[in-house]
Amino acid sequence: MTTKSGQLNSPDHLSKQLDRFAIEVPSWGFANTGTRFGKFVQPSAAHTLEEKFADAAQVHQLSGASPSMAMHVLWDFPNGMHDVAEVRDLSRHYGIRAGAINPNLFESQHYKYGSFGNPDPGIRQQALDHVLESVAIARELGNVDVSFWFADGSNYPGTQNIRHRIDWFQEGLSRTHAALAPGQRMLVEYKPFEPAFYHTDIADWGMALLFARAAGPQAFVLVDTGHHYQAQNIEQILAWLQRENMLGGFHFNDRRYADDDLTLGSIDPYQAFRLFHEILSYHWEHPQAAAPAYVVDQSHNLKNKLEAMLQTVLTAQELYAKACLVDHAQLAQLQRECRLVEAEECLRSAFWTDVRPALRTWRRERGLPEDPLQALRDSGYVERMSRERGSKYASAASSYA
Ligand code: PSV
Ligand code: MN
Repeated sequence: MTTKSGQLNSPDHLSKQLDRFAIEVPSWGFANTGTRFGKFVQPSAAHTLEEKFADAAQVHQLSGASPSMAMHVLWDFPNGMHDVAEVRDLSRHYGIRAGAINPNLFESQHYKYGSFGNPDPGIRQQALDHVLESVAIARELGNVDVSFWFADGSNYPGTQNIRHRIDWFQEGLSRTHAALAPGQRMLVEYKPFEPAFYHTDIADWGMALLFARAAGPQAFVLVDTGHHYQAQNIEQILAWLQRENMLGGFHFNDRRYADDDLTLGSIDPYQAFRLFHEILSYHWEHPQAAAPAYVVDQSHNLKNKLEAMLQTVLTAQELYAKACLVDHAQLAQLQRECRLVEAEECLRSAFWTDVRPALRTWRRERGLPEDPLQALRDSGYVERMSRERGSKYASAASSYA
């Protein structure tokens, strides 16, 4: 396709962009997780870290776009640093890189009143110890990102001193930063509510930005689609964070109401497209800028987990491909001249372009199945896992009943 400004959005141009596109999958997306009301277990779900690696490898082999897997320390490294050698072996064996390391600062009973924001200095220290071990694990795995999401907050006005908690958080994050190896990054995620319903200690991008800035130059902000109030302009947040060189990563999912963790693009594909566009447009102007980490953050209770993960990666690829078709030079000119309808149409026409034929070609040329979801069904992998894992974990499954 040739654009009016002469920039070529040729199949070749798109292929090169797709070659560079990668989105990390989360280990927790392959395991039996659910809502706070209960979970519907799937016999094919992964229980061990090896099974999660095996499932991630399936997604990557079929999509060619998800070469790494994010992990949660408590769930995936029950023996902490002692598990690093095994993770390295699994990573090599399954051809999946270890991705971001997520400390778990919400599951222990000690964290009832918070982790880094807990009024009890002993519990803050316990949280810091866990975080420092997470940093060490991430360093051992090749300086991968350490990604922080805190459930900290309070449920009722007057029950916690918000300012003191800011100080405690800042101290914890700064001490974490001091332990980073050169080149290693820490990402600070924010969320306005849930599980806390009155205040959360890192409620929005401004708080995350201030915390990350104060922690040090290797700290960045992580944006999660679901962690915003309804109607918030998320691409504007990306514009700001990129301008400040503070966008470290993005957690993709979709939502209808709050942090619903629905499949990316299932409710509002135009939103995901706009996010990719905002990032690509910044990089068009600043080719040397570091790209943010793209990570899926979803866990499915009803859809088959593996199918949903593959569907997500393919959707991300498709919406990214559409964003690659935006003619940045033409759009910039239309914006400068305030030709509003033409500018909007320039963006929209990329979104409405059917990139599926181009994606099929891209896959064929790389020896990937043209229809990866169908290929997954044809392979019988999910059924095989249901049989094998179903009988292996039969007693665990019945204890959920
Ligand atoms: C909880 O909201 C959450 O989904 C956060 O987005 C984290 O990134 C993720 O869990 C993993 O801890
Ligand atoms: Mn997230």
